[in-house]
Amino acid sequence: MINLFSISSYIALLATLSNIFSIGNNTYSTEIKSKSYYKTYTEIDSLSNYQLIWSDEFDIDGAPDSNKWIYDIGKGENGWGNNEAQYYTQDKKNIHIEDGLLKIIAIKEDYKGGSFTSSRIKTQGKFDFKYGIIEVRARVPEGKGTWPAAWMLGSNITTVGWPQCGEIDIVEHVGKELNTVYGTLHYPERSGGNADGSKLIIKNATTEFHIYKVDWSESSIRIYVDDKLIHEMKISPNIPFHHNFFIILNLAMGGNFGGPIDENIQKALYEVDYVRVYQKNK
Ligand SMILES: [Ca+2]
Repeated sequence: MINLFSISSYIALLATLSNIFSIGNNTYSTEIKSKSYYKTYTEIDSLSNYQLIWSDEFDIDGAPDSNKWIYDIGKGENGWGNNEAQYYTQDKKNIHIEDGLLKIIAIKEDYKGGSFTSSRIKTQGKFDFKYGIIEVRARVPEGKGTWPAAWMLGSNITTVGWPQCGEIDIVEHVGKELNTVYGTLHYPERSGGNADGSKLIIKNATTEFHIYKVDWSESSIRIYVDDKLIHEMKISPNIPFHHNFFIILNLAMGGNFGGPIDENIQKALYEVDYVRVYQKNK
């Protein structure tokens, strides 16, 4: 016969030892340094309950689809606010689709105040959504100073500004921490060094493709790497994740997070296989 008292005592003991805790009906076990949550995507929801509402498979060679993406061009005020080193262009040498992949290429060259050129595209004004699952299959570049990302901003950034609009970082990788991938949420009071997120060390972020995923509902945001949950946040009504967000893909160099750039880097290649957005069947 199961002794409930013993089980709860055992769980309390385990919680002390390995930081197991519960959110709702789900029990999470975290390794304190990496904050990895050992819970798989399949335990939560099946994609069979969802339908694909938007995607880019990057399967037509050439420039990104202008029906889906626009460019951020330039150096950005103060390097997009992060002291970044690159100047973003829409040149083919910095961004194009080839072999079914979006390729964003940072190139070391002095150009209009930048010490690299690179590229940044976004769906702002073309596509945004509220709640759903977004998957990005990508391979990040290696090299100290590289800072690729797949992320989202609240479409109301044009009226309320940042961080009031909210920011969901699906994946970020900085070359100075090889194979450490970050999933992060930014919002008022959690916008800078105290952002709300987790990181996971994986074996081969720079040599293999991985699926970086966010499962965003009216009650929570969960960030996954290859179906492993790495971060979860309950989103109360007063946290700004209850409006439409648009998608951004970019490769930055240096900056506050990217750090010093290895002077031997001449080029860095960030590849994205697809971006897919699903919403629950109504
Ligand atoms: Ca593809």
